[in-house]
Amino acid sequence: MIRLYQFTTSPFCEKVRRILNFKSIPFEIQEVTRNEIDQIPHISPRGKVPAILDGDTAVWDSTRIAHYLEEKFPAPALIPEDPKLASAVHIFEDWADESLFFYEVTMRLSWEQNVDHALPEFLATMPGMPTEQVRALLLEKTRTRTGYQGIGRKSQEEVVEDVVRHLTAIERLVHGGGWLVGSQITIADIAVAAQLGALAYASEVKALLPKYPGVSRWRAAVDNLAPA
Ligand SMILES: N[C@@H](CCC(=O)N[C@@H](CS)C(=O)NCC(=O)O)C(=O)O
Repeated sequence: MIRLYQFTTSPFCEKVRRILNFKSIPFEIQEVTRNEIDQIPHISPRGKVPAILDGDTAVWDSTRIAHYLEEKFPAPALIPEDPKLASAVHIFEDWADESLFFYEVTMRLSWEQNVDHALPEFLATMPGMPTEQVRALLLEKTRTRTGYQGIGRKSQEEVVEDVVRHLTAIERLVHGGGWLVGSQITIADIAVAAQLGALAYASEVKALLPKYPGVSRWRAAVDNLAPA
């Protein structure tokens, strides 16, 4: 059986769980702590989760895992056969993983008013560390990280403006009951929904979501076919 090495808090791990569930692939979860992640180099050579172990085959990185699973379990498909649609899916997945992710890290973990909401789940990944220390570590590390990346240098107002643009774009794309790309659910929907789930921890995003009924309907449809 496939074993998924994960942090519950990670949207990339959520993305992989959703793919496995959509394809009805049996799997077991191995929750790892932040300390343990460096002790599994044979499974996660870059010290990141998600990683999977399928028999003797280890695969890390959610996109690499998605492609591995698509090849091994092609039905039901999550990558369209049509090359143009497959390209659009690829670009959405990369946007979710490499752009939306940094919005969720910035808003959920580096803003004082939101970090406490996410804290209990993070405490579980750093057993034995006092709450205040985990809180301070999250704020400090994520501020440094998102500062280098760039989103962390924006004011909170500027970040919220960006998120409004992102939500508006998704709303327009899924308007009328559709998916992000083509006429079927794809990895694009799963990758974007996983990052939005983490973004929704932020009070500012929670307050915005009711203004986007198409996004809510689409998220429920993703949850229904590909539960987390
Ligand atoms: N591109 C990777 C990103 C994975 C990633 O950044 N995982 C984070 C958790 S959200 C992690 O393992 N962090 C531990 C670390 O960087 O030490 C993917 O898609 O799987």
